[in-house]
Amino acid sequence: MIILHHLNNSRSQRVLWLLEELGLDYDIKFYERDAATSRAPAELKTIHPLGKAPVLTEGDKTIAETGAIIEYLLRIHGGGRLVPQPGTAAFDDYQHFMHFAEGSAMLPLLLALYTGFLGEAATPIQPMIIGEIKAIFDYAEYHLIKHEYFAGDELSGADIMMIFPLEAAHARGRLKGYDACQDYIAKIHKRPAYLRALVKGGDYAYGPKA
Ligand SMILES: N[C@@H](CCC(=O)N[C@@H](CS)C(=O)NCC(=O)O)C(=O)O
Repeated sequence: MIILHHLNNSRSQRVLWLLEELGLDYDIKFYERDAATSRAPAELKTIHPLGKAPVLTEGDKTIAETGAIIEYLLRIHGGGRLVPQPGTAAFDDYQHFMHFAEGSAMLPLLLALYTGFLGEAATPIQPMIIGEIKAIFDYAEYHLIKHEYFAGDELSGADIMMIFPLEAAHARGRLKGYDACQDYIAKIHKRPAYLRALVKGGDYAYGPKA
């Protein structure tokens, strides 16, 4: 049985979305962030030493890192769905955005979050972080003006990865003026599988507002 170890308001929401897109059977084990620190409970470290979400278990396999989980689910259970044909431009974009989401897009957002705890001490580094955030979403906007999805004209695993940095930026008001990014988020938020995942996962601060 597939078990998703799911932390509220976290990247594991996008794995739930994928599980729903694929129509797989799965269980959810819920974990709650600490109300004061927002950190995951220590219990998650008993599932995987990093103690982060998402983690997916199936039989004797334990997989951490969203990208690895998504690639695992598509490879083992996808039956060719949500992966463009290798050798196409869409496949190159698929691999690019699959890695870009965590490897590039999340970094300046996390820097903004962490340096936010420093107050004025962070002032000298803020312009650089803001510039990096702008570069990331200028790039996403440029892509989405020309393409329906991140890997060609159909939904793929790359979209499952990219929705989280977009949602996180949007929730903090960082997508003002990025119309293609906002339209893309609104389009994803209407997908039946996305909405089913929201019901399964419980409160999600970055989801569609009622
Ligand atoms: N690159 C990892 C990041 C995992 C990660 O940082 N998860 C966050 C939730 S969005 C987490 O578990 N935070 C709680 C904590 O670090 O205590 C992935 O994509 O899975």
